[in-house]
Amino acid sequence: MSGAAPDADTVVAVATPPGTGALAIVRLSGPQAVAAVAACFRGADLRRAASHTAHHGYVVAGAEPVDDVVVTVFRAPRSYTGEDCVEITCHGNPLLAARIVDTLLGGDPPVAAAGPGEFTKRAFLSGRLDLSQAEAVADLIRGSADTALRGARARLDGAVAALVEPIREGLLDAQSELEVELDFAEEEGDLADRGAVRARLAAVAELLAQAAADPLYAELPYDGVNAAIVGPPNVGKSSILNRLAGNERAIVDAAPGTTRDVIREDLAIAGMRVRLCDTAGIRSGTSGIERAGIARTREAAAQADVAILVGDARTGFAARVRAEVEKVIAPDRLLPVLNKADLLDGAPAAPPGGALLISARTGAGIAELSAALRARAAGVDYTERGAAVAGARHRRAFRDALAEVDAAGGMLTAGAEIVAVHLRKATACLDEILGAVTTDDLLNRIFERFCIGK
Ligand SMILES: Nc1nc2c(ncn2[C@@H]2O[C@H](COP(=O)(O)OP(=O)(O)OP(=O)(O)O)[C@@H](O)[C@H]2O)c(=O)[nH]1
Ligand SMILES: [Mg+2]
Repeated sequence: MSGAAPDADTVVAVATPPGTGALAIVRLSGPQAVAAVAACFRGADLRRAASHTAHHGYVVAGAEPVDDVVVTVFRAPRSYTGEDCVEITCHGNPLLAARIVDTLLGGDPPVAAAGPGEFTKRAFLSGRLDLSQAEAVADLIRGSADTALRGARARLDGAVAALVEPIREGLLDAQSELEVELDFAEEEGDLADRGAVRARLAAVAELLAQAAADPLYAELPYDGVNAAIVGPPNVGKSSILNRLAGNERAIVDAAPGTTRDVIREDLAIAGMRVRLCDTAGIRSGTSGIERAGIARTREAAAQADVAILVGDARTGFAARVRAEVEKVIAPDRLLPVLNKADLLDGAPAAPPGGALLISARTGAGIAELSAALRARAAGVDYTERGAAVAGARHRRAFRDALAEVDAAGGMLTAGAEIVAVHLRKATACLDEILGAVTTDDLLNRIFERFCIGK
C-alpha cells in the first residue's frame, strides 16, 4: 500500500472512474474521516451525524464553494471498511472530484491518498471480509463473463468459507478419531486398523478435489477473451466480424486481400467480453503491404485465446493455411468454421472435423458460433495471463491440502503423531485461503490488482 498511509491513518480517493458522468464519488475511511470532511463542508454539523445518514451541502476550499454534494456518513464498525467512512457524491466531473480530494489532502485533520484496494484491504484487516471475499471484490469489478460474475458474487457472499468449513471439520474429526483409536488401541503399536480415520480422510480428499474444480472459480481474463478470425482471403472473415459486432466495422469486398491490417473490436458475445480481431487472409506469393498484414495475422493468432479458423463451405479448409495457423496456436484453441453455407447446393453435408457451418450473409449458425466460442474460451487456462488469480491461489491451496491428506492416509500405520502433523498442515492450507494466516507479500499481491478507491 502507499507508504505515506500507515493503516491506522485516514485515507481518501476518488471511487468512480476518471471520466465525465452524472455523479462522482470521493471516499474516505479512517478515524478522522468525518472530522476531515466536516472541516471543509458547509451544511449540517457532520460531527454529530448518525451512521447511515446523508447530508446535502457544499464542499468549500477556503471561502470558495467547490461543488454542492451529498455526504453519506457510515460509522465504525457498520461500514465497508469497519472504520468510520464518508462518501461524498459530487457532480461527475473528474476535475471537481480531484479538487475535493485536493481540498481534503490539504485540510486539517490531515488525510492521505489511498493506495489501490486500500478500502478493501482495511475491510479484510478489520475482519469485515475474509480474504476470499476481498479477492471476490476485485473479480466482481473486473470479471469479464456472466459466469465469472456469478462466481465472484457467491464468493463475496461467503461461498468459499462455506466450501472450506466442512473440509476443515472433516480434518478435525479425523484428528479426534485418531486420538480415540489411539486410546482404545490394546497395546502401543497396534495401529493396523484405523478404519474410521481412513474413511474420514477419503471423504475429505473427495471434498478437496471437488472444491478445486468448483464453478465458483469460473474465471476469465479481466480484459476479456482474445479471439482472432483467421483463414485464407475472401472466405468471409470480415463479414463474420461484422455479423458478430452487429455493424459494418470492417470493409467487406468481393476481391481477395481486402483486409490488410488487424481490426480489433470489443464485443459482448454469449455473456462474455471478447476482444475480437479480424485479420488479413493468409496466402503465399504476395508482396509488400499484404505480406506485412499476414505477419500481423500470425501475431494476432499467436496471442489469441481462441482462433476462429474460417474456410469456404464449398471447398473446405485450406490445408496450408491450417498448418500455418497451427504453428502459432495449439489445435485445441482452434474453432473451425465453414462460411458461406448459403452457397451450398441442396442440403449441407455434415462438415468435417466438427466444424460449424455458418453463413455470415444470412446469419445462419451465428448463434451456434457464439456459443462454441464461449465453450472453447471457457476451456482455456488463463493462469499465465494473470487472470483467475483468486482461483489459481485457492486451487493451489486445495491441492496442497489434498497432498497432505494423502500423505496422512499413507502414514496411518506408521504413527499417530506423523499423521497429525500432516492433518495440521492440511488445515493450514485451508486457513491460507480465507486469510487466517497471511504475509504482507501475499496481501500486497492481492490488493495491488485493485483499482484505487476500492
Ligand atoms: N454468399 C455469401 N457470401 C459471403 C458470405 N460471407 C462473405 N461473403 C462474401 O464474400 C466476399 C468476401 O468477404 P469478406 O468478408 O471481405 O472476406 P474476408 O475473408 O475478410 O476477405 P479478405 O479480407 O480479403 O481476406 C464478399 O463479397 C462477401 O460479401 C456468406 O456467408 N455467404
Ligand atoms: Mg477481410
